[in-house]
Amino acid sequence: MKLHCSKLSTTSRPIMMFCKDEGIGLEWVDVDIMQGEHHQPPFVSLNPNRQVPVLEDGGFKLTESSAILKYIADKHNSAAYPKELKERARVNEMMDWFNTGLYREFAYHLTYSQVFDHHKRQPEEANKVTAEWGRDQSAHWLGVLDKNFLGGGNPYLCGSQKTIADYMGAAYIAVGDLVHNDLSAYANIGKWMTTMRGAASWGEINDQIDGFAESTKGGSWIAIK
Ligand SMILES: N[C@@H](CCC(=O)N[C@@H](CS)C(=O)NCC(=O)O)C(=O)O
Repeated sequence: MKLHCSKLSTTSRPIMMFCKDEGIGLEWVDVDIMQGEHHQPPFVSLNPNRQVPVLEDGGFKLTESSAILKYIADKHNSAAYPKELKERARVNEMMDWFNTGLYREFAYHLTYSQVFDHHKRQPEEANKVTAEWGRDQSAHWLGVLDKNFLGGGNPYLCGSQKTIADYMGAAYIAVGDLVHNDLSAYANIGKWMTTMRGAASWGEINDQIDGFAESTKGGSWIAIK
């Protein structure tokens, strides 16, 4: 299997980490999203959405990080995507929640609008309002994550076992480091992130994003305080 991806991509890293941790063979094909390679041929014919990641498994192509994680987990019979109906439904629920709720506000509105030039709205005031909107909406989603999903004393989102939802969710939270949010009010998220950051694959796969976060230190970011 081949993954067209970028270590700078929040939706690529969960797949890269999951495969690494589970010993699943996955060839990475780097797409330089900072140079706009995803807007050029041949990538655009692979994914007309102009986004990473894209999985290729023989002649089978698959976009959408959530679908890719589920496909790989099923293909390799991974316990990180439980088979039992209700357990699986819970993992699906979490992944949809992250993908459609927190990701939009926390990554796209709050973070990407400030750190990626091609996501910046014009005029500058519009971008400021976008980031502030993302910050304020994120506070709501983070509260739900902290109290409702992680507040029951379980180490992981769906119970005592790490699932593919944890890989997805942790990458989404970590991208907020680019604007240096202070998440100390969310103790359960902090505990869970410490566990997730301790995964064998974390350092290797997050090296570029961590380097990027180093470079944005000291900036005057709109962020959660
Ligand atoms: N719903 C898609 C979203 C993918 C996505 O947001 N990809 C970002 C990187 S994290 C991207 O390719 N962005 C291109 C850009 O910013 O121009 C998925 O989950 O795979």
